[in-house]
Amino acid sequence: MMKRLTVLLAVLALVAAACGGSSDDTTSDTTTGGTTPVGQGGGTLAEVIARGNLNCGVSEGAAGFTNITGDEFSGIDVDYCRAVAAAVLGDPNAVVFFPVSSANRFDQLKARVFDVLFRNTTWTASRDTDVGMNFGPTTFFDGQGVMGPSSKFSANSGPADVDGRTLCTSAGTTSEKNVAEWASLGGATIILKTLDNNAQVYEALEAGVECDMATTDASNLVGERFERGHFNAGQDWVIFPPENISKEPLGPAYREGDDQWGDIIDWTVYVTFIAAEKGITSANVQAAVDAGGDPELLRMVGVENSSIVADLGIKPDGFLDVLLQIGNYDEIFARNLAPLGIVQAGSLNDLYTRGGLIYAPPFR
Ligand SMILES: N[C@@H](CCC(=O)N[C@@H](CS)C(=O)NCC(=O)O)C(=O)O
Repeated sequence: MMKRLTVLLAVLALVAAACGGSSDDTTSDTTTGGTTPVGQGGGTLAEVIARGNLNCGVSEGAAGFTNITGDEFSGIDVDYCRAVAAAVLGDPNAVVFFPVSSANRFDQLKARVFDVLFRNTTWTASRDTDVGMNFGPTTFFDGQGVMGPSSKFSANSGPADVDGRTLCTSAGTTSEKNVAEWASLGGATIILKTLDNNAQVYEALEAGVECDMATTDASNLVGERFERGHFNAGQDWVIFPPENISKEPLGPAYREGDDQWGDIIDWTVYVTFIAAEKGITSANVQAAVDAGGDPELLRMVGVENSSIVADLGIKPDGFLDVLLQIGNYDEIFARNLAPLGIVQAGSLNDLYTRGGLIYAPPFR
């Protein structure tokens, strides 16, 4: 007979104190001490232009998405922050990054601490509704995985092998919420421990005392396993099959009630997809524009039907700056994710023209 599922919550008191709660679907506006301005959204473009820089919410550290070394930021999420700054201000460096925890990200966005959130954030129904976010195009189709050391698990481990084990993840994530459904498949009793951030989770997994396993977006498991040397170093961390136990479409979130700003975020992302479809890169875009052959490219860079770009409210050549300075989706993927062993070809993150899900509406 199936054993009844028990998931024990061992949420550290410290986490609750530091994060103001561990739920990702809180509707509270007061975590950061302020209240949400009336109407929430509205006027973000004008604020960014007047300020002269974009304030962008990012992770406190997620391999390949937000890497932070001293004052240097890189990663796919960081590149998309820079792309928005290039589109609006013509300068990909006109960004102030705001690293934010999983638990605080939506409250801080609503409190206008930053203008947009690019933080390995999953688009879900409750975040779209009660939490008051709007979501832009998915920039990485992910799924949740579970990983543990090969000293305790095998590459075939699954829910049936985790009885009595401690599983760690970050507070305020979809990862935390999906776990119970996964464990129930094997009727296992697991102890779920939520920590403040990624670094704490993986350090605890390395120490092997507090955490037997870690769970979160598979891209993060793969990236951190690579960066921490647990892949090729003979002390492997294994990701259990099936590698994806949930759908985690990751992309930008922005405040409800500011359609103009939402359009700018969406079309900045789409322009990087369309350029990839056309093989237009940072290296060849200027020549392609000068050659004048591709009408859709000429519309994107404001040379033809310039009212489209003007109606968005960005600089006429804003998207040319995006492509010159940041590049297309394939370039962004190759720069940030491929070095960690995250494969684009044949995955959901390939262009639709190559069998994946990366697809943009036409620019006309
Ligand atoms: N995509 C999931 C998970 C996002 C998430 O916050 N993941 C953790 C990994 S355990 C993370 O990136 N933490 C980064 C940090 O510590 O700043 C969500 O939106 O809830």
